[in-house]
Amino acid sequence: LRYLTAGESHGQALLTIIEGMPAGLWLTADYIDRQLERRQGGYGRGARQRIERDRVEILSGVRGGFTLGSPIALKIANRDWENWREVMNPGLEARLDERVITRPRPGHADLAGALKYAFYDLRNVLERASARETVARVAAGAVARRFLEELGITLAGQVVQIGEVKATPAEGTPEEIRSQADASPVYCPDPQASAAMVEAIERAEKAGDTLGGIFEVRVYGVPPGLGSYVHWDRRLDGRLAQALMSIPGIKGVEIGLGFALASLPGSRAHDEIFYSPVQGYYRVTNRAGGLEGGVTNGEPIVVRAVMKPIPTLRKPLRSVDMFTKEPVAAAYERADICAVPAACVIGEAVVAWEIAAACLEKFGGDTMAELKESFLRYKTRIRRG
Ligand code: EPS
Repeated sequence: LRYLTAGESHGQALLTIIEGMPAGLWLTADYIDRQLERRQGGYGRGARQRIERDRVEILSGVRGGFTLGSPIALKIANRDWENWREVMNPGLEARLDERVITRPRPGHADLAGALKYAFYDLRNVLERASARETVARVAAGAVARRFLEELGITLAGQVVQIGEVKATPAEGTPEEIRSQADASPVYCPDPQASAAMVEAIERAEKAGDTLGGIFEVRVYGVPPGLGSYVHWDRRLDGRLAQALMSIPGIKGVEIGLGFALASLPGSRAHDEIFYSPVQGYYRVTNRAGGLEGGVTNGEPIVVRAVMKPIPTLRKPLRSVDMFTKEPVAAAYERADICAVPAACVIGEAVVAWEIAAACLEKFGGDTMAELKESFLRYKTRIRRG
């Protein structure tokens, strides 16, 4: 299972091509749109989200609501393209002398990207480095999520920190966590923390500043045995970390107790093993976050990621003009104040993708029916021990 994305932030559209999805998966544009809508939400977003209304167009790979096994091509148009046609035009008529940016923002890809690709206009970097690209990833993740639902595997994401406001993570079923998170303007199920997060974002906005935070994604119903310890690049924890780390702005990832494990003795850091004929093997704690040796152990997967504050600041940091080499204030264009809620939705998407890919590796099949059969056979064997 693999996917590619293409598209610039103010270009015509974002594109996703998915290859390797079995035939016979029920998939509609509405289902993908629901995730695209969630990604656009969250208190603290900027004016761009008032322009866009992300909707997917399924161009190929699906017929009459079912996947065909052929590559699935998805397109999400940028409404803002209307305002950027002349500047972003792929043809010779592009107005390359307009909206040129030469003052790199500290923390953005601007400077490193311009040096790497020998660009004098930072727009050439930021158009692709922009988190707008995550629209295409959320679309891919929605397909993976639909696939996982067929196996009874569900996801729930929640924001657990924005700035200095920390929430108590919600426990309970994935449906409960999801509905509580979706009821909060910052996707945080803890009502007090949610209100304090909104206030913190308002304060940051007034101060011309931005805020980062932490989100958590849990995956329920995962069978033991996804991923493998036999080779470094088959370890599922490593793949999840790569997927999460590749979301723009993410600076740290942890699994289970993560960094807190540094201060715990071994006697309180692991999950003791029990067995019952009904449940099979089980644990009463989940400090490992569902992964041991790079392999799922049957407990829910729990991952967290930290997002740095948005680097585009109304009160800009010091920088250097790449044309004059003079000290200047970094460039400012409209931007988000806080995108942690959106990042949470993107986190769910990339985690769903990795779990779906691991399921396909283990259970295979050209059709959903084949895959489910092999999945159920495996689950029966696992239960017997
Ligand atoms: C982004 C800058 C802003 C954000 C954008 C990410 O875009 P614009 O410059 O058009 O206002 O809104 O995120 C999105 C467009 C999105 O849909 O998430 C950046 O520089 O990364």
